[in-house]
Amino acid sequence: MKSMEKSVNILIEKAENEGIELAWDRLKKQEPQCGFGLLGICCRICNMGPCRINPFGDEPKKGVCGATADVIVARNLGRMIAAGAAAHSDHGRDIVHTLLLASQGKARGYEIKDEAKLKVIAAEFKIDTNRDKNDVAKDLAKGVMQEFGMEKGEIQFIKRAPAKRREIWEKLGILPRGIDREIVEMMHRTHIGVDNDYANIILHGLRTSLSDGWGGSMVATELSDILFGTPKPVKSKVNLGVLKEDAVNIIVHGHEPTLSEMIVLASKDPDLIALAKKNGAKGINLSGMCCTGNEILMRKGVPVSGNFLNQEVAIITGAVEAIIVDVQCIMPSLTEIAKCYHTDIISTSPKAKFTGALHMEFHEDKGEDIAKKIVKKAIENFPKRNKEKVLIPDKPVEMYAGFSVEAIVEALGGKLDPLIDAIKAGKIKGIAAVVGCNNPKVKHDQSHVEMTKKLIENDILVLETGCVAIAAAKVGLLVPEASEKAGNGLKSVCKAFGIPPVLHMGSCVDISRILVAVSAIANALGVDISDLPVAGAAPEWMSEKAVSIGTYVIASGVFTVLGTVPPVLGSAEVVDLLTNGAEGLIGAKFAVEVDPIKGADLMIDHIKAKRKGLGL
Ligand code: BF8
Repeated sequence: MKSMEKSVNILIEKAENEGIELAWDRLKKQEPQCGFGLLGICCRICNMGPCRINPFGDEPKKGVCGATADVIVARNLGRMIAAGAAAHSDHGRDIVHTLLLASQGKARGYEIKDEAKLKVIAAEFKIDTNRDKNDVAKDLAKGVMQEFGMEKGEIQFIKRAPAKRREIWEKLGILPRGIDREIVEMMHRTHIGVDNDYANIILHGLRTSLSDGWGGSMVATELSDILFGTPKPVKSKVNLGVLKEDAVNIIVHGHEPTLSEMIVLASKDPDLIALAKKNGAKGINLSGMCCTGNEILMRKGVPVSGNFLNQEVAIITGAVEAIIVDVQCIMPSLTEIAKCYHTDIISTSPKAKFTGALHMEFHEDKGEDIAKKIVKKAIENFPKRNKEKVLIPDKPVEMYAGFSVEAIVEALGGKLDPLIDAIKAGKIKGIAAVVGCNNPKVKHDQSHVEMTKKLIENDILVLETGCVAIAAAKVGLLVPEASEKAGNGLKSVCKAFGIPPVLHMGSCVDISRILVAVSAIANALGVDISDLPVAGAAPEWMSEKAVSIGTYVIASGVFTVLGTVPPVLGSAEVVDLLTNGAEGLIGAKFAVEVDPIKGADLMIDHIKAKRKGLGL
């Protein structure tokens, strides 16, 4: 079985019968995958190459320029971090741009939904908040925009980290100066003949990733909350069973809430609902996929049809009129698969076009109108659906999401103290942040689910984002009743506050919420983040964004387990630095463990050791 989800396996079989190729088939065709690539020792950085290093110690031991395996591995990793940080941060930039347009009245449909949060963030930026909210928002947007190209000083949100953490960063010279600056500098350093010291490249990798976690991602989260509202606990449904046989099924897939929020509005438009009925459907049924799905789930309770490996099989249901996409994690294969059905793949971003897709470009200044046109297009597709090809082999599962830091504090009665007290008393042994993607190298969702279950059984509160949170939701772990599966201590806390043992904190940029939460706990205890009984994991990661995330999580002092092997094994030095030496530098390190139960054990042992360190 390729997936933990029964319906996915059924749809994989349907695809096979229809001669449609999916990610699992393409992975098979790639096998055996390139050994040099897997080890990170092929270099395509200049045209003297491509070069590769013999991993067995024989010749060639160096690239044409003289780069060793250490330099090549570090450069490749550095570029992965830069690409991941760029993706998150460019998403953040788009949100800032939308906030600016909204504050100027140039983006109909968008408005400031959380004025209280606007004031809190504006005050951090030393902006006078005793003014009209749009004036405050305008100054905030302009101030935050400067963070991207800033050349001097340090990014604003980094000041939220505990003092001890900032001292470490300062001592190592890795305080991020500007969001774009660190990314550009990484591209410069990894050009042929610039930074030729593997450790120096990795150090800048830490800095680049920090400009993502405490910069671009945090900007995306905080400003999205201002624009669209700070999430509160919300009930919803998940899995491909959220698709309806008798409705126009529209899936929004990608990452940015700017588009998906407008599609949510358009899907509720009475004229469009009437049009759907005129076309023979009972209504419009919107669901989300991947992180844009998480964005509208968190704030609007829109059902989630799936995570990364659900995207292709969603088309195989034959019941999807349109998949509307913006940026990131959208497989280029979708347009090819869609040809076998009536499904339209509608691309919307000038940054992300797909051969074979229908391109309906989205611009915030006309967001509402464009969203309506897109939804109308999907509706007009409904009569083309071939009912004989429809198969929705599942019933949706109930879930709760919406656990922003603010919502967690509220659920705990207005302060973090009950959580801290529960940790001190040992009812909750610690906190685990389990995040990241799907990867067809791993049985779909299995590592996420097994690791999460093992952690909660051991009284560890699990915070999740991205595709992991969707995986946990599908097996019913995101409801308060799931506390029955937790250890007695965690169960008692969940019952007292009516929360699930696994909290959905949002999309991948919302891992910044986890940084805020652990900083608040560290500050309350007067310690560094690295002193806390906290661990991270990315059990099925695959994207460059995940590489940036893992790096800023360890740079922030959190031990992190990777469940798929990063392409670094070609350099013993780099491996040693990441899995050993980093501890002495930043108080945290990576571990690689493909078995999710053993990975959870590593996290549990780490949490126990940290509790001991705190005298708990
Ligand atoms: O940003 S977890 S597969 S959807 S990269 Fe992509 Fe990975 Fe999913 Fe969201 Ni994150």
